[in-house]
Amino acid sequence: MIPIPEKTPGNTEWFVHDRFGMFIHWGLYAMPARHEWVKSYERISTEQYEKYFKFFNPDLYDPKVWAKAAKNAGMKYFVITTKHHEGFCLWDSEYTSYKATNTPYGKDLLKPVVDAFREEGLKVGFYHSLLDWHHPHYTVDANHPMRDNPEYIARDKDRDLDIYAEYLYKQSEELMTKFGQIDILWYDFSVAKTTRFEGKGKDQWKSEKLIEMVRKHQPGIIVNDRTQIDQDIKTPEQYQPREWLKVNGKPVIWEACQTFSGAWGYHRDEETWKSVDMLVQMLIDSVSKGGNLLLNVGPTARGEFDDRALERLQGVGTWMKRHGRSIYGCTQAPSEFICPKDSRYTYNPKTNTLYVHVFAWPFRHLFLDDMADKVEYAQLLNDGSEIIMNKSSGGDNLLTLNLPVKKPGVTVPVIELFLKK
Ligand code: FHN
Repeated sequence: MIPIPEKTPGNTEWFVHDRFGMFIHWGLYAMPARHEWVKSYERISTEQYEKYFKFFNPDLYDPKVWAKAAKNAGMKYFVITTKHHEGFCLWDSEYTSYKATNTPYGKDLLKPVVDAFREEGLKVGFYHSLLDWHHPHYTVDANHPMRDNPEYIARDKDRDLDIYAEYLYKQSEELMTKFGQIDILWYDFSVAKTTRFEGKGKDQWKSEKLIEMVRKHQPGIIVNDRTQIDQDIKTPEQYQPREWLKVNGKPVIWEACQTFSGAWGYHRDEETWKSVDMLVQMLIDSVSKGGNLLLNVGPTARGEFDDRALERLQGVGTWMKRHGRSIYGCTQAPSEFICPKDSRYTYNPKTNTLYVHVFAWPFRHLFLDDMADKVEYAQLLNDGSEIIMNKSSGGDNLLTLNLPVKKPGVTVPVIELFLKK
């Protein structure tokens, strides 16, 4: 039995088939290059942060290069920050001067990247921050850069959050109407109440009104869960769920979002970069539990994916070139299939094919409990070479796969099992 999430308003069929997307966090924070939250972490005032706006000039920006890197990595959709918490907008918004067209770069950054990724056949997603540490009517909360500044806090009485909510609505409508079909809208995030500050959630964002407008303009769009009104997908972040994600005991469509390193925005000196092995295993792990993986790149202030990111995208892509069949169109295997240890199953219900992803290559044999009567043929996915099977005569339906002693020269070897009809 495979969990079946309830139907949601958006068109999610392509999403649960494609499984693997690129997150892109890009903004002025690429210049300080020490986390996209630098303005908050270092309590930087808008006046002090202005130098990044004044000198922002990503002269090496070529979204066609980005799109090819994503496609070659095996990614089928992308989600880019149109505006992050700093409030800086990548597109030529009618409602603010705090945008790319007013920097030394002088041009819209969003339409070129949408065109480039669409050209490569990837679906288009917009991340849009609900928080805005630049907008004059955005009140202080637990994350705000000025949360320890009594004079700034005192002026909150002159700030009208409804004016900010109207700005949020108008900019959201720009994004839904000026860039063609948008497949995903990734709002981020609702702020918890603390002892010092009020929270910000669906009432402050006017989330129902937002979602109604979004779906009016983009009927099939996938909307995430971070406006405080659950929509199409749940979005576990920076961890791998232990099992298929549930809400109120019911399975839901979910997507884990993960970074290469310890920051979403470009962080020059941060060193906790995950290996290709780990990244491939995270993708497999997500699909083995019926989920997607949205893997993030933080481009530099010159407009490039840095070498560390390119190296990992290429490594994942090399694996995906030969093993995409065990990811695309796959999901969690039927619960009655017992997965061997140090492995993950994925299953394609349409082709009735089971994939064993071997995280730790055993010596000579892999034992599949209660599978002898289910498998017609077995092969290594990377080169299509047969894997000889022995079926137990002891009546316990054990299936033994005879493996080459030497691990195949791929990040994660996969054995493709063609199940009997
Ligand atoms: O604060 C943001 C963070 O910078 C990043 O954008 C992530 C991506 O999911 N979302 C928020 C933290 O949950």
